[in-house]
Amino acid sequence: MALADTFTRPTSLAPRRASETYGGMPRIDGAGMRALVEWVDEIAALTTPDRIHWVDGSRAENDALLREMVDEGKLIKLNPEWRPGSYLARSHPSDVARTEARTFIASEREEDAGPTNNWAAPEDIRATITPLFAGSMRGRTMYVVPFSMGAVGGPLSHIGVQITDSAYAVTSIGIMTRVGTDVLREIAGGAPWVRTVHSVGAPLEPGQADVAWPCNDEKYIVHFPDTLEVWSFGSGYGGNAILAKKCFALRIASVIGRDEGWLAEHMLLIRVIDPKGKRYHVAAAFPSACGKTNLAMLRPTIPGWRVETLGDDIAWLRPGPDGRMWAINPEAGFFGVAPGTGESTNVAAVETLWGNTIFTNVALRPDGDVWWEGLTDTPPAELTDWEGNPWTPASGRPAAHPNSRFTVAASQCPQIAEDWDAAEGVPLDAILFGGRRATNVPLVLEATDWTHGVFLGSNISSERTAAAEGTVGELRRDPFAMLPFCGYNMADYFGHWLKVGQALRFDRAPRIFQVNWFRKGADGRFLWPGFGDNARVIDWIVRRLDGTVDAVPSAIGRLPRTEDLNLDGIDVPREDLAELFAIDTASWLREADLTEEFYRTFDGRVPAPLWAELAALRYRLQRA
Ligand code: GTP
Ligand code: SPV
Ligand code: MN
Repeated sequence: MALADTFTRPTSLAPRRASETYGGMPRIDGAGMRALVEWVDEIAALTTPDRIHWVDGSRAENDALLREMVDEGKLIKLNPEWRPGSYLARSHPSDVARTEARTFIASEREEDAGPTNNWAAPEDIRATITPLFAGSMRGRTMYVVPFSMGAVGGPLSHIGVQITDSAYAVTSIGIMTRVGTDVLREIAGGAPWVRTVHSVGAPLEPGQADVAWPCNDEKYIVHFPDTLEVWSFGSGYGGNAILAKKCFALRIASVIGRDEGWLAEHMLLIRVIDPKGKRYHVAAAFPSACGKTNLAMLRPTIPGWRVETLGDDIAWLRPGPDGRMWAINPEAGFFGVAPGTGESTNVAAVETLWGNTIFTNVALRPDGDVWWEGLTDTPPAELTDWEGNPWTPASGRPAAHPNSRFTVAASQCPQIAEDWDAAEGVPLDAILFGGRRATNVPLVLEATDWTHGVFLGSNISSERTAAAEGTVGELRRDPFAMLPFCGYNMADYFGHWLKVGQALRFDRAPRIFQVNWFRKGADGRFLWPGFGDNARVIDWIVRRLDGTVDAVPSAIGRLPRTEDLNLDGIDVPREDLAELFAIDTASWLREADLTEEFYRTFDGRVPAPLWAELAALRYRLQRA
């Protein structure tokens, strides 16, 4: 079936009313549905697409979209012998990552966005972007994509609709969320939904040929938290284009969570099963490209332990009536970093990618399969790099872009939990905070209580990665790994964490830990083997939860006794182990100064209990 058969082509170029002019619109009645159609009409009148396509999420529709993109040169079909149902997209070299400098929170009041966000007055930014969207879909199809984050109708779920002129975005959203007509039934029945509008900003004049990756030099990713809207212009890449992900499930959802008493977090979610079969649920917040997908798919190197994957990037956390913290992964797929994903590091991810995967900006092998740095130890002798140029190992540049990614259904992960999409979620036992720190931060430490844990989360800092524009390697503060994703004032968000903690029963609240897989020796090498061996840290954490192992108090938190870490079968030199847990008082006092400096940027909004934690930290350090 050709895509053209799935909707009615218009007779005129400028559609008047979506509801009148086009087929493909499901006949579902209800006040909510009428409001949706009105909105679609409004956006169509503004963006003047040639066609409107209501996405039903079916297999046939998806196949047709993929085939059309191959025909248009927007996707390369990979060799089905190696990678069935899989495609390679090459983005424009200027559109390869989230653009934080172009991302705005347009709350009514500037102080509600806070100093860590780019704020714009809603009327001002509307006045700026509306002319950009005017006619921006000319010559293109406008897709209407209803989606649910979390199981449709679930108690922790939320729904939205994305309008987009990118078929690549549609197929990606189809993998990353639950798309379909059942969402429209929820909307028709009056369920609240988030409005998201996306245009690559590349209208086509009649007869003008399209390019492989349409985008615009001018980019705007704008969130209106007060009206639950997202408007994204100019980019086709990742979180800039899959608006359900960072824009909705983190920035907008964090605001909904603030108002409703729950948390939208940049966290992976796993079930750890110990050798006795006891199950624990762990969520972990690490900044972008700092190991969430890897930990989410952990294959423990210690015998008897198992990890089941529940989510790899976003978790929604809500205190339950039982006083425990319940968590879901609102997504349905993985949009994971390709480089560094290989047989020796994340075999579960490699297995997940056996087929039905959209790769973006990885290298192409002569046999029609894909490759990226770290997939195998030895690179193939020749490749086509992510920009389409010939490449050999002597080329002296990476073949895949450092932020190249795969988009694949969660259900394909060989160790996905059977109940990963259960509507009610799982009860959390532990929360981990981490980052990429070459110095100072130990392999693992435990918070003394919830407030201390929130203090640790508020102080996460990490060396920059390629997941966003900026200088790779530079240290930046990334509280709760949410710096680019918190939709409101970060100091209020700290306060919200403290408040949510009070809704938990003190003996049932998840315990909080800080981890760092990335500490380096003076010679620049990682001190900890990482990856599957991170299970050894999880093992200690689980024994702390069970109360079967003691921890040693230190100025910065509770540390393991090194003899309590299970190091059977690996060779971590004694000096490295000491270095992994070394606390340098002078550097920690400097970190405390940086914390003070950071807290001061919030004009008195940082909650007093966190200031008290800082004072206590300094006191303990000075006494040490
Ligand atoms: P986003 O999708 O951007 O949010 O990233 P993520 O947090 O899911 O990061 P991911 O798991 O994809 O890891 C990114 C990079 O970190 C890859 O290059 C990995 O190889 C590397 N990495 C992950 N875990 C470890 C570890 O335990 N040790 C070391 N040294 N590197 C790791
Ligand atoms: C991240 O940068 O944290 C990602 C990729 O997970 S994106 O969806 O592009 O934000
Ligand atoms: Mn992420």
